[in-house]
Amino acid sequence: MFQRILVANRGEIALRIFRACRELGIETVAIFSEADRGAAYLEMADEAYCVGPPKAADSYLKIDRVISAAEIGNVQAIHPGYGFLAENAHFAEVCRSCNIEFIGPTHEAMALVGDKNAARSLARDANVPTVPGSDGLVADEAEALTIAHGIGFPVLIKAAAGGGGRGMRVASNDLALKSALQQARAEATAAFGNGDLYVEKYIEHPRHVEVQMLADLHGNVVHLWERDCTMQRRHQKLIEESPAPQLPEESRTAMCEAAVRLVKAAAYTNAGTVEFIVDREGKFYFIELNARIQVEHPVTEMVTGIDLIKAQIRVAAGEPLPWKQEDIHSHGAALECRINAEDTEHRFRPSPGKIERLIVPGGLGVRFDSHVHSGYTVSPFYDSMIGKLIVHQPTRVEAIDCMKRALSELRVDGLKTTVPLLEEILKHSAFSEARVDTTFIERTWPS
Ligand code: MV4
Repeated sequence: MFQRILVANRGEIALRIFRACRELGIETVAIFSEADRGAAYLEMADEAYCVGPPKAADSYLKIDRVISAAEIGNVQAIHPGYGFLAENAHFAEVCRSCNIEFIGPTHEAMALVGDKNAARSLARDANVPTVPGSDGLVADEAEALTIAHGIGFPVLIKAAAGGGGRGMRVASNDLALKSALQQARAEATAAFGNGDLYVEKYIEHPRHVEVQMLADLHGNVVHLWERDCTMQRRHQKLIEESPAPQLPEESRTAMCEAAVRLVKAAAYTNAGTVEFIVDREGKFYFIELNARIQVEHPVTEMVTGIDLIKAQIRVAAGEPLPWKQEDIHSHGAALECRINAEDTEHRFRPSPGKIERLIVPGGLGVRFDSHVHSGYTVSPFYDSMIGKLIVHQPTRVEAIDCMKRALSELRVDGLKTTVPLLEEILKHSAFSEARVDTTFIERTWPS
């Protein structure tokens, strides 16, 4: 096992990883930017090094500085958390070449699944349902039109180098397809330096369900059931839950088994998430494989009782997974609400500033994963998430009631947060009845 790990991240996920390491008896090295200097969560690490000025591009994203901190800190491994360098295959490769274990998949597997078109082909070959569409990249307008006429409009043009909703364009007729193709190509080239595109049938009003995976270095792969992340706005998730409500049991088992086939086919290791969209009939289609621990991982931890961060570290150290698939059970219902410092009444504009007073909820089945405290100043330089409120109860109805109670106890004075909107969603009948799709927020609160 590792004696010392560097955490190449900040905020709540850095603290989450320090906590796991402390329990495993592993020392931790933190990195921080000038904006995070002096933050209390850094005291939970054994050592901390400054890696640059506030802008992420000059600090948390600077590979040479992160590696320097790892060398000076004398660590055996780096945990990337989510965001920043977590899905950067080049960074994973640099770690390996410096003899530092990257706590995540190999750089080869990461590059493979980072190519969304390659991942789609892999899924097809592994008999994992994909959305009808192009058989690989589309070369030109003529080919895209032929495919669209075959599958029918509307179609969705996606960038091979995209993901997470970046670089997508819907088209509903021939004329729109032509301009969407040009725009998507230009956008993808500018954003990713790669203009490769593929085409899928546009599935309207989908639900978003993803399967948590763990794979060790000895060929063992397990799933940890699913999370429903349908409650989102512009690809920013607001509430996640497990199990997925309204998902037929046959769909659930078939989806989880398909996810295992895909992870095996990709020779993917460590923690990962297989993302699907689900239509109204419960038919599911593979979308992408996310090569990182995700923000919403606690939902899965609550229902399975498995610490995913500890599992990631143990797998990276070469330990075999201690469970067979039949040992992994889902108990009760878990919900997570993302607490963001945002003004939801003004287009979710970030609301940084000083937290004048923080009161954290508690009680049976209530978990608050956060690095903030009374007197903490939320920086404008990073993501606006300041914490995650997670509840676990025997049933979904009880989980919703518990979350309402916990949110009512939570006080974050001094800045605007997503709490009032979360409370609105929780009391909405469409949410309690699970009659929502990924467009719910924008349809229900258009402003
Ligand atoms: C889709 C889709 C409909 N049809 N693909 C958006 C994020 C990226 N991971 C894939 N996404 C979608 N792909 C087809 N063929 C709708 C979405 C989508 C979505 C997916 C999951 C969660 C939220 C979403 C919000 C808007 C669109």
